[in-house]
Amino acid sequence: MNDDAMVAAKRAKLVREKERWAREGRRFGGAVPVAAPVAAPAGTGRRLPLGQHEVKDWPVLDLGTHPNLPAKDWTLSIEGLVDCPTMFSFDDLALIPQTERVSDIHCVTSWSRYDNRWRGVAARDLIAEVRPRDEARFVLIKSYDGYTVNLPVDYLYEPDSLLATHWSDRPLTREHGGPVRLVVPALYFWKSAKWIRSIRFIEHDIKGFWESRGYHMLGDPWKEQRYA
Ligand SMILES: Nc1nc2c(c(=O)[nH]1)N[C@H]1C(S)=C(S)[C@@H](COP(=O)(O)O)O[C@H]1N2
Ligand SMILES: [Mo]
Repeated sequence: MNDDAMVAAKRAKLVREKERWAREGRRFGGAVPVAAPVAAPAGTGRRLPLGQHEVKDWPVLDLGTHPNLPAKDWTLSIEGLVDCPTMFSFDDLALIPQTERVSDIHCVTSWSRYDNRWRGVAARDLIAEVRPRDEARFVLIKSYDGYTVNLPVDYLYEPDSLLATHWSDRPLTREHGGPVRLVVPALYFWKSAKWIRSIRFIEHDIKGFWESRGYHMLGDPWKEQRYA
């Protein structure tokens, strides 16, 4: 097998496996059974959402291809229902005020990682530049590895939602989505697109890669919205 075929085979196996989890999750009623109190939203005492366990390392999870994108070759296109569709370069991003936030990661495969220090541009500051129209209620995001993901626009206005260029004061590594990834801590980590390429503002929600394969349209870890 050549490299491309290996990557394709690996991707197919991973996708089959995660589709199977989504099917089984549905059979079990949408949630992994755990004897614990109902999950409380962040800020009301509970830190670990139901069905999660804490890890100290930082796993790499994706479809198996890590695009090689020097910062000078990276662009982000913001399009769809906005007054000013714009193509941002890495240097353009650096001209927008920088934000640093510490947040927890909750991956739907059940690991959580506390206290990740991200730096970059707050998604709401970036959005302010393009002026979304009132009818724009969702976004469909595309990445350089072909990945897609959808979410409501509201989540991009959360103060913790960032287009991150740095993690723990160091440039984001290629395997974790460098030079620029999305971070939306209020949703399961599959919504945080690595190697982000475009954000399209749309009126009606459209399924992304995992949403088309049995995963939840929203993915709120505090409501255990793992599977559709
Ligand atoms: N472009 C892209 N972004 C992606 C993915 C992917 O395959 N491609 N996988 C998602 C999933 S399922 C998870 S859990 C996180 C993993 O991010 P990490 O590798 O930095 O831990 O990235 C998300 N963003
Ligand atoms: Mo994931």
